[in-house]
Amino acid sequence: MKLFNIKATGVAAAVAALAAFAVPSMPTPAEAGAALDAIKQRGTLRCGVQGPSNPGFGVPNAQGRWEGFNVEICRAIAITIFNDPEKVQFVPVTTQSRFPALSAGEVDVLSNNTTWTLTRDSNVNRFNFPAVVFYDGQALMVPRRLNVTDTRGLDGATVCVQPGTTTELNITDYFRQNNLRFTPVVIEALDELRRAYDAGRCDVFTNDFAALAAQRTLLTNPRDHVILPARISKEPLGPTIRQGDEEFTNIVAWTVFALIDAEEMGITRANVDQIAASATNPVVRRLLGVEGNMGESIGAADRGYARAIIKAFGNYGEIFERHLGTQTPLGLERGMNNIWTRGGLLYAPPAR
Ligand SMILES: N[C@@H](CCC(=O)N[C@@H](CS)C(=O)NCC(=O)O)C(=O)O
Repeated sequence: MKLFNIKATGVAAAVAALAAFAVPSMPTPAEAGAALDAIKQRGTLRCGVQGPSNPGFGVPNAQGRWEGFNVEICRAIAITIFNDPEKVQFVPVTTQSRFPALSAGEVDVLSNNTTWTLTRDSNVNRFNFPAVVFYDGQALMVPRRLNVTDTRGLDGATVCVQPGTTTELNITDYFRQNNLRFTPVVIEALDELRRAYDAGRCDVFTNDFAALAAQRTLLTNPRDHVILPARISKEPLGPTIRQGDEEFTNIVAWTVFALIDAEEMGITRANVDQIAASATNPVVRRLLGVEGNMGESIGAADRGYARAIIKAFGNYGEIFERHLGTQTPLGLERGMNNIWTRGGLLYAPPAR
């Protein structure tokens, strides 16, 4: 009796293995990690954003409703988790308070121009950077009256900088590397820092280029200031979460990738429904949840999560142009933030 069974079980096991190999098994519902569990139980996503004065990236409007590039990234994540872009609480954090707030769970994700660095992504700080949403680089802004066209003309300058930033570290490296002396003026509050620069208390205001473009719009005379051409660092900016929750990491990553993929496939807020109804291309049908089970595979509330996100905000390019692009006060070109097929760095792994 025993022999047969062994043989029988041997054959059965072989068949089962073959079957598993041949057809991908239905996704087992992913285990929500601690972070995602807490978010689902709470019913809202707590999103750490910059203080109220970061035009284009995140600003409350006259009714107090937050609007901007980083804001829509958080609302898109809420669609993937809850199928509802309104299930977000925006929590202003500074460059100093952002990481303690994230570590302590006061916020679930930072969507505030935080740079992906090794030390932040390490076993020390234990943060994760699921996807880059904006490729930037540090720059220096000076008043035109200084007639400085190149950073080499800044020997002995006073430089306004925010604490707890890559900015503060990079400027020290850069001036040392170029045998230039400088005096840092370190002020935590962004508004106070900008006012100090505007009042001439420092010669230079330094930060990520896009952040400077945003801050310049708030100066008394924006045209009297120029952002020098040099980019003195790499600043890949992205939503930042705590380590330890694979499912939440996937949800954030594939939310961003859906926005990038949609632009690559020419899917927009205006045509997404029509494309979902008529698409024959399996790649498009999978992204929009018309076929396949990509949504379930990442624990999304709805298999059509990507379609819902595009319906609400459009694709990456539409969000960029709406808040940061050449038709906005920031006037940013796509540059590195174009999709790879147009020479940029934005590239989404295949949704399959
Ligand atoms: N990307 C750099 C710089 C970030 C940074 O300086 N952000 C500023 C300017 S956009 C900010 O968020 N300030 C918000 C505030 O302090 O209210 C980093 O991650 O360290």
